[in-house]
Amino acid sequence: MKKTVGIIGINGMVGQKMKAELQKIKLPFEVKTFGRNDEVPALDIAVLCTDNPVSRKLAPTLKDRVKFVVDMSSEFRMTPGVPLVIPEINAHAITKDTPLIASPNCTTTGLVMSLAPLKPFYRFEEVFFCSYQAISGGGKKLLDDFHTPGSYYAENCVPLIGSLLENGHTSEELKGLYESRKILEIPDLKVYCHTVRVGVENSHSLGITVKLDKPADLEQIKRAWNHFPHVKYMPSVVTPKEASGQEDTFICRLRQDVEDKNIIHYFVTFDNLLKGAAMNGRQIVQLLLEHFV
Ligand code: 2RA
Repeated sequence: MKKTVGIIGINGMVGQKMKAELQKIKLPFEVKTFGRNDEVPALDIAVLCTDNPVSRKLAPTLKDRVKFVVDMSSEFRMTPGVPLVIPEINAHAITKDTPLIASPNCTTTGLVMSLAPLKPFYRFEEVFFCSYQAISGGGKKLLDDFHTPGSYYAENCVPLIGSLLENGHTSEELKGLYESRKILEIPDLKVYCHTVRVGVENSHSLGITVKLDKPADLEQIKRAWNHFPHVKYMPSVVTPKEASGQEDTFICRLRQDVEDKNIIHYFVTFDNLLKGAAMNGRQIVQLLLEHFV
């Protein structure tokens, strides 16, 4: 019998992108699509392209008739026992006993795609980043607002993404900290950040500073990035314009700190709707189809 993959939440931006992404998988399986309120039949894999409240309600109800649920929301990312997966980094976290798998936050994805290739060579003492996050990350409503003349977001930077918490951080900033620790399997990783929405339609960027445990070897770092799947070090400047529609996480402007040889600075840009969302989901589905269903 043909394997079945269902997309739940087909009407949202991630649902639509997911449909296009799943068509890239060259394996025999059938894609079925559902609105967020539709009855879901038995499936091999369900991909929840839904917001947190819908994922929270839906995921437990699918247990009896769906072998694996891939959740694109942030609802289960920090739940113990639920792997938070970027296949290039921690595919090993998926087993036959992990029926629920979470796909990470887009900004976190850009950060850890740049850190993971360096992990075999260095210990990270401290990581600082400032994000320049595209409008498309805020969903269709924000994108429509952005396209309306006089939008607050046009030619602007808004240092508030997600919800503002009592401690003064935003939910987006804490995702950068806690999700990075889980994906990289470094429970005490120190990540300090600001997350900022900028008037750019698509592709998130990050300015990153990392303090390593020893002097940086810039050539070794560039080689490590270029050997890692879907990471590319660019000798010239690369911007969100060039990253849009691409699968790679692009890195440029690597340099050593002028005073501390253990510190590096660099810039990252990547398509937040692809590697930051639908492409990562598609890679998880492909892994499940190849090895587990
Ligand atoms: C944003 N990281 O860019 C979020 C998307 N979920 O708003």
